[in-house]
This record gives sequence, structure tokens and C-alpha cells, in this order.
Amino acid sequence: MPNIIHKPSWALSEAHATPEDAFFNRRDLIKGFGLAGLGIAAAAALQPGRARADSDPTADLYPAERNTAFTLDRDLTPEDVNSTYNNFYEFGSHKQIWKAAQALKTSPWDIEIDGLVEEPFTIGFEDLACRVSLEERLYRHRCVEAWSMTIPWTGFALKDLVAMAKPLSSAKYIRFETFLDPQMAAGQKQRWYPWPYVEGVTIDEAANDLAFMVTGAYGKPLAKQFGAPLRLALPWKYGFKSIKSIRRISFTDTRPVSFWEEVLPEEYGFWANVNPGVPHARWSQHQERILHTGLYMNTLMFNGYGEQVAHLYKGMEREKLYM
Ligand SMILES: Nc1nc2c(c(=O)[nH]1)N[C@H]1C(S)=C(S)[C@@H](COP(=O)(O)O)O[C@H]1N2
Ligand SMILES: [Mo]
Repeated sequence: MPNIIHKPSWALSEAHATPEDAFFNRRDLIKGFGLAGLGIAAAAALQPGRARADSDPTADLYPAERNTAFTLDRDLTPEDVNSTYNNFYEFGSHKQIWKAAQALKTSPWDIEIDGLVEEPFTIGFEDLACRVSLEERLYRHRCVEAWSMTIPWTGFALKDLVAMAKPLSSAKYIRFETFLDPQMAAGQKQRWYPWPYVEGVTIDEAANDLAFMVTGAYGKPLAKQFGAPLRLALPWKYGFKSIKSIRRISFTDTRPVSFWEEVLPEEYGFWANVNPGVPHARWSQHQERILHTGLYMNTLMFNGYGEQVAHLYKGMEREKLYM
């Protein structure tokens, strides 16, 4: 397992711990006044914003240090643009789902690791976030609908999670699954979609340096509309591969059928690598609209990440690699 580098706010260092005697003295004092409950409530009320029950216990992990190996040749998309234009069908099939997505309950959030692993286990998201080493990376994101953005993600390498899961040598793919809760996410009441959202990668793709598990963006814990608390970022693939709000990670020897592949297999496949030369069934992939400027740019092979990933697909020319 990776070293514990960051400490969450609730794991107080010894230097900050209240010495036991002082603690007991204070408690006796409060008891003496007969105002224990009231005293605590009043103290909390005097400090709005402090010790709030709903505050995010992973907030102390941000901002994480930027890994300069992952930089960009273009401006970042402003946060207010990115966080108000999203695909998250669980909360509606349009781009303005950011308000509806605030209904997503992200704590507690357990992640199941199962399938072809030495021993299946469940880990709480906050626990996971503290066991890995978080870093910031600047990534491109190219949606299959021909718009693109750039974003400072915070997270950890997917290969670190694979190491933690200890897959058997028979595992060839990883299948990711989002939550299923139609009461919370009204989009999941639309029965014609095969909920929950599912995505998959090969073990080799997961081992690539670029494959990133995202826990934050813009130097903060992930906003709900970005797929809190944990999503994937696979910047050389069309955006739909980057599954949001992951609940279950399964190691398997069969290729997972992803959500969009199940809906429209003639238009969406398993690989979905960005290729400007291979048009979508209904539109060209030659260019992309930059979200915050509205200007068009030529789309790059593997979204500009060919040097890092092209080798993964050598000898696979018979596969539908670009849809
Ligand atoms: N669970 C889930 N994950 C998802 C989607 C979704 O609808 N549900 N949409 C995908 C698509 S099509 C894109 S382009 C990206 C959008 O990510 P963003 O909103 O952070 O830009 O999320 C992907 N992950
Ligand atoms: Mo997308």
C-alpha cells in the first residue's frame, strides 16, 4: 500500500492532542455549571463555520502539489464555466444539471473492490483519500460531442488503486460502476437507460501513468456536478469513459459493456480513443469547440497524448479503437 503522506483534519497530531488531565478538568468545570450541553451548543454557535457536522473532512488535503509532468499548451477553463456545463445523466440529460446534482449525498461513501482480487474489500472514500498521495494535474477533456475543456484535477494514479486491490493474474479488465439511487438522482427514473452508469478499461490502460482517479478540482474537493467524491479521468479517450461518482470497482476477465455502448452500440464502443480522422456516426470529430471561448481548434490524435498511450494499441488494428 502507498505511504500515508497526508493526514486528514480528524487525525490530530500528538502535539495538538488535549492532554488527558486538561480534558478532564474542563469537563468537570462544565459539569459543575450544569450546562454541559448548552455550553457546547453555545460555543459552536459563536463560531459559525467551525466544527460544522457537514464540513468535508478531506478538505485539509487541498490544495495538493501540482505534478509538473502534466501541463498544457492552452489556458485552463475558468471554474465557473466548467462547473455550470456538465454531462451527468443521473441528474438530467442536459448541460445545466449543476443545481440538481447538489442532491448527491457523498458522505458516507463506501467503495466496493471485488471480482478477481486476492480479497474483496470495502473502503470508505475518506479513508481511501488519506491513504493515497494526492497531486494536481492539468488535463484536457474532449467530449465525444465535440466540445472540450481543460481542468486542474486533483487525485491519484489509478495504478495505485490497482496495487491496493491486488488483482489476480486472470484479471484483464476493470469495471467501474456509479451509484444507483433514483430517489436521490431523478435521471435514474428514466427507465430506458441501463442504470447504473458503467465504464471499463483494460488492466494495461489502468497501469498507464495518465489514468487518474479524481478526488478534487480547482484545488478543492470535487464539486458534486463533477462526479464527487471519486471519478475517473482518461484524457486520451472521449469524455464518457471518465465515469463519475464511483461506488464499485470490479476486476474481471470479460470486457465490460459500458453505459453508452449498451444504449447505442452502433455509435459508442469500448475503446473510445480520440481520433480526429474517425467521424462519429452523426458528426465529424475533426474539430472541437473550446468551452470558454466558443472558438474551434483541430482535435489531436489521442487528444494530444499519443506519446504516452499509442503503444497500448499496437497490434489491435482490428478493434474499433476510435468509437
Ligand atoms: N456517472 C456518470 N459519469 C459520466 C457521465 C454521466 O452522465 N454519468 N457523463 C460522461 C460524459 S459524456 C462526460 S463528457 C464527462 C463530463 O464531465 P464534466 O461534467 O466534469 O465535464 O463525464 C462523463 N462521466
Ligand atoms: Mo461526453
